[in-house]
Amino acid sequence: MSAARAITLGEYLVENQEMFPYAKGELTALLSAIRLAAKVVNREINKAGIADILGATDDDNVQGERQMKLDVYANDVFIKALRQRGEVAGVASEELEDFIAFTDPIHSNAKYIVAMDPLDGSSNVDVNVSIGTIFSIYRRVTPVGTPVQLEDFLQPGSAQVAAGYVIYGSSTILVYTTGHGVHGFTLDPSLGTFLLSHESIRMPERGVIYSINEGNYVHFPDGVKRYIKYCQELDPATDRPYTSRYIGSLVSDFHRNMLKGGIYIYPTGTKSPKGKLRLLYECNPLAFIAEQAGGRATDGFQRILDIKPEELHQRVPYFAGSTAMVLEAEGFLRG
Ligand code: AHM
Ligand code: MG
Repeated sequence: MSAARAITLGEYLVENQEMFPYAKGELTALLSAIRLAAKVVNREINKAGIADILGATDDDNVQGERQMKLDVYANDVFIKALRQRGEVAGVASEELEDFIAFTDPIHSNAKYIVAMDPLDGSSNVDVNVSIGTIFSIYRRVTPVGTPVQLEDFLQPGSAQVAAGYVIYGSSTILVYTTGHGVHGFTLDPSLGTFLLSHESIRMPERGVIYSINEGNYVHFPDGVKRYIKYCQELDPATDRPYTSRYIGSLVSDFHRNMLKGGIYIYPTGTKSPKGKLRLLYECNPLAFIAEQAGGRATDGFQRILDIKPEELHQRVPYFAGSTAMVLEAEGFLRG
């Protein structure tokens, strides 16, 4: 952060409106909704240890995984905040089987849709480990003034106009891109304000961290197994063995690797044959951010942002992080 001047997220957005490719003010309004919802969710997460909000609900979410109460809460908070904005025509969420179309009169001119994971890694809440919100913003492709359709959400990641995440960690940080670099804002809890703390983040070309759930080793494709062995080999010339770091909370693992240099991998071959992570609201937004920070994100063979989604909750294998390391891993996959 500039020692001379504390800049709030709101000020930064207004000062940098030209970073948004479309009408001035729209991005500000959209990100304002996300910023507000993030503060509300942050407040509840901070109270999670003392409030009677822990534990699983009776429902399973659409992926058949146990849904924690805070997932439901965060989903409600973000959807309400976005619904209140005239810019948003519809939302898709990890927590909802289908997308929601906003059709109140204030949405009659809405041009944007949001795909989001309101609370990722939520199984970490009850052990006080960082969790996050991930979001992705697109221009709708169907006519303004009509209810949004599935095709509005099934756009390739390269069509994103903005994307970002919030980490509820040792501090709370909101990171976003509009295609003009990656910027991070840390919440000052005493002021309730996000202040610019990380301007124009650049991911190191290479680092020494690899992040993968090695407990699934036996299920991994041979190329991934070979890459893991490569990471563990002794070679001082390339700083190996690398360091293994895996929180099991995607945004936190991604954020650390973006700042320090590293690779995050969630491959095929686990219990989920296509990998675990979802293209629309986990992989695409982080891929946009990775590329904007100078990094790389692929499914091992293809650029994530070029994949044309076929369904809302599609899963893809994920290799993201420092460019040289992702290229290295891809080399092992190709054999
Ligand atoms: P979730 O969307 O159900 O929270 O699952 C996504 C999370 C990611 O945050 C994390 O990277 C991954 O699942 C960890 O999975 P695993 O426990 O299989 O390693
Ligand atoms: Mg998730």
